Amino acid sequence: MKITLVGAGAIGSLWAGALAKQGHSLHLWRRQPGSTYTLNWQGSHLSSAETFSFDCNQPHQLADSNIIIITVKAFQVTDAVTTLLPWLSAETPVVIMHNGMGTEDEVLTLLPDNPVIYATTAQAAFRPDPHSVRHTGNGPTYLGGVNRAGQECAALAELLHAALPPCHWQTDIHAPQWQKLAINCAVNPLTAIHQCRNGDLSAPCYADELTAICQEVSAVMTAAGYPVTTDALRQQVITVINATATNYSSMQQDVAHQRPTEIDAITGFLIQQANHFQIATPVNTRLWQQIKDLEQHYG
Ligand code: KPL
Repeated sequence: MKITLVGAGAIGSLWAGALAKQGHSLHLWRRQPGSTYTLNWQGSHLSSAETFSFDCNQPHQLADSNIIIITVKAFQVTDAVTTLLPWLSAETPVVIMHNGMGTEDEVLTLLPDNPVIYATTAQAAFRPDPHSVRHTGNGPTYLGGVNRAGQECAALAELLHAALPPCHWQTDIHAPQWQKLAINCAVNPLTAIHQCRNGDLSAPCYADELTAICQEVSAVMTAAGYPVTTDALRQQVITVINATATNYSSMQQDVAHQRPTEIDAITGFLIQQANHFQIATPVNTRLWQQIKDLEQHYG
């Protein structure tokens, strides 16, 4: 398959290398100028280290692609899709994978005819330098169509599964998106504010705050049609904290490097939904404000 990948950050580079290893022809669409990009790709086993050289920013390759995969941050999705429009064929499926929620309506307005598929992944990757990526954690990826044409693209889950298993097709992608958003609401702001690893949140001093976050998230998810108890959410959060104990969250990394965070797509989306359902979320609102304050004081 000819695949264009937009946004070769840690997760994007991980997928680019994994798909190239399957024999697919990868082309990258990057903000940085340049017609090639070299990537040192390190799988989860030492034996799978490889170097790839990808073509970049070639409009005819974009136009020829069988699939577009967009792995930019949530707040970059609209701009990324807009830059593709002059060359994108209306039949090409577009897969959008990011943390958080809330970009769907704008994407569907920009792409009224393309099959649009959203994806959420628990795969973890680390970029020690701008030309290297390491696969640091395995977890499921869920995909599902968000328009009629997208709902007919279940075979994409098999294609991605062959590269980085496991991948599952979902009839309602919002269910796993909410699930991931709940975990991100709990882990990301706290690790970014306290500049700690995910595992540090298992200390007793965070217990009450984690419970309060989960209480608010479970109320909003239930109102939105995805019922879940506070206890079940808390248990899932603890499982992720333990499974990723030595990792730094993406928001911790963003704040550490003074980059814009995905707080608006994560906690911001939760607060927006809470307002819609008239549910109070004081704890999440305070965390949202704390991250906004941190971002405003970047040097
Ligand atoms: O998705 C993550 C992130 O860092 O954004 C978690 C699940 C918290 C793992 O670090």
